[in-house]
Amino acid sequence: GLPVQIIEEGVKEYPKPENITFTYGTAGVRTKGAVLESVCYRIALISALRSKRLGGKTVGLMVTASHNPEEDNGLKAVDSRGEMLEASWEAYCTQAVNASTAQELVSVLENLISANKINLSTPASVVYAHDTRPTSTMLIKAVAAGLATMGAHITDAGLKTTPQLHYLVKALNTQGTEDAYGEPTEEGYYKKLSSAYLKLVADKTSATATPPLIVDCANGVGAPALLSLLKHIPEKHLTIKAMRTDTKTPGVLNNGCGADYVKSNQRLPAGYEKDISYVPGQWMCSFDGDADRIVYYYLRGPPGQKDSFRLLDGDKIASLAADYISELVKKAGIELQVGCVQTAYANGSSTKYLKQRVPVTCTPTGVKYLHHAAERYDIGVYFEANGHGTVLFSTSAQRAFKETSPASPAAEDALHQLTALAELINQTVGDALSDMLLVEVILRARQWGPEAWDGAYEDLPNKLLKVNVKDRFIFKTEDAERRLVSPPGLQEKIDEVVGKYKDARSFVRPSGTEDCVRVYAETSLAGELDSLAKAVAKLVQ
Ligand code: 16G
Ligand code: ZN
Repeated sequence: GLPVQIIEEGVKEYPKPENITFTYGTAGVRTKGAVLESVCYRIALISALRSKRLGGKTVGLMVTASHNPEEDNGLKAVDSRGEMLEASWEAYCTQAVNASTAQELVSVLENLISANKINLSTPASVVYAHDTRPTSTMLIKAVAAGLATMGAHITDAGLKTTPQLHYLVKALNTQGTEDAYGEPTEEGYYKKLSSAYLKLVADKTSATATPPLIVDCANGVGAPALLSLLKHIPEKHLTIKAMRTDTKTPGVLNNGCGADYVKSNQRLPAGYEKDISYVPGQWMCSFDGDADRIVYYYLRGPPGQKDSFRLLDGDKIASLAADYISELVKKAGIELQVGCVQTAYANGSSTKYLKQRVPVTCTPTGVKYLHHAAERYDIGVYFEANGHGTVLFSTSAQRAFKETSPASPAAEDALHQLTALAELINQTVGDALSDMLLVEVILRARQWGPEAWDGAYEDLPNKLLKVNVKDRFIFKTEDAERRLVSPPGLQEKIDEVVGKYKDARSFVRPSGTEDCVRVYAETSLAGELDSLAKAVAKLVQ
C-alpha cells in the first residue's frame, strides 16, 4: 500500500495554503512561487505513480513559470516519451493539490491507483529540473521530498531549459535502443543539435560575413544554455551576440524583454539601444524565460521610426519551415504528407499562405493539442503565434529518409538534409535553441535576409486584449476555441459586431494560465482594429 504515515508527515511539512484553489492546466500548475511547495510535494507523488504506471520508465518534472513574472513559478509533468503528461491525469493532479487533509490526498492517490491498475511494487524513476527563478531552490526540495516519500529513483538535472528536460526524459528512456534519441546529458543535447546544424550548413556559409544575430535571452536559463551551445559551433557558421543574459540580478527575468514581451507589445526589448548599435538588416530574436519559445524580428527602417519594427513570430517560423520542408520532400521524391497545425491565434495571412502549400489543422491553445494533431501527419509542423513550436517526423518518415534510394544527386541531398533536420529539431516540444538553428539553416539554404523571409506574406493587423471578468469558467468554447457556446447568446452578439467590419475575425476564450478572458481581433483595415477589439471586449465585460 501507500506509505500513508510518511505522506502525513509530508503534508504537515508542506501544508496546503488555505483559501487557494490550484488548477493543473495547460502549463501545469502556475502561480506565485511562494505558495507552491505543497503543490510540488503532491505532484511529485503523482509523478512517481505515473512512472510506475509506465512500467518504471522515467518521467519528468519541470519547475518553471516560463514567460511569467519572476515571482511566479510552476510545475509541469513530462511523460516518458518527452511529451506533456497524459491529459486524463491532469484531473488527479488538480484533486491532489487541492486535497485539504492528508487523508483526502491519500484517497485521491488510491483512486488513481485503482483506476489505472497501478502495481505499487513497480519501481519509479523521475528526473527533475528548474529554471532561474529565486523560488526554485525551495520548490525543488519539496519535489525531492515527494519523490523520496514514494521511494522513487531520482535524477536531479539542476538548471535546465524546459526543452532540455523534455530531451533528457526521452533520451533516458530510449538509451541503448534502436531509437536512441541522444546521449541523456546536457552535453549530449548540445552535441546532437550542433552536429546536425553543422551538417546542414557546412558548405552553405557564405564568405561575406553576415551581421551577428542578436539574441535576447530574457535574462533566463536560455542565456547559459545558448553560451554552452555556441561552444560547439564555430563562429564562422553562426555569429551571435547574446543580450539580456543576467540570471543573477533580482527582478530582471522576463522584465521588459523576452519573447512574450516582444510579441505582445510588438516592440524591441526595452532599452535595447543601450546594448546594441543597430546595423541595417540586423537580425534579432528573443527567447522566453525557460527557452521554449522564440520570435525573430528586425528593423526595416531606421530605429525609432514608426512601423520600422517587423516581427517574425511563430506563424512566420511555421510558414518558413513548412514551405522549406515540403519542398525538400518533393525534391527527395518521397511520398510523405507534410502538414501544419495552428491555433485560432494564427494570423489569417499565415493560414492562407500555408494552405496554398500544405494541409492545415486548427486546435485549441496549448502544446498538448498541437503536438497530438501534428503526430497525425508524416511530418507535422506546429507553431503557436507566440513562438512555441516544433516539427515532428514520424518513424516511417525517418525510415524513408534513410532507406529511399535517391533518383538524382539533388534527391540525395534532400534526403540527407531531411535526416539532419530530424536530428536538429527537438521533437519533444518547442525549443528556442533548436528552432533558432532551424531558422538559421533555412535562411542560409535560401540565401534569404530578413526582408525576403518577411515578404512571404503580410500579417493582418491584430490585437490581443486581456479582460478581467468575475468568473472566467463560465466561458466555454467550441470549434478549436473559435466560437463561444457559453454564456448563451454572447457568440451571436460577437458575430453581429464582427459582421460590421471588413474581412474581420474575432474570438473570445478563457485563459488557461491567468485569471482573465482573452479577446483576439483581426481586421483587414488597420484603422478598424482598435474599434473592433474594444467592441468585443465590451461585450465580454
Ligand atoms: C501555456 C501553453 C502555451 C499557450 C499558453 C496560453 C504549454 C506548454 N504552454 O503557456 O502553449 O500558448 O499557455 O496561455 O502548453 P493562455 O491560456 O493564458 O492564453
Ligand atoms: Zn516558455
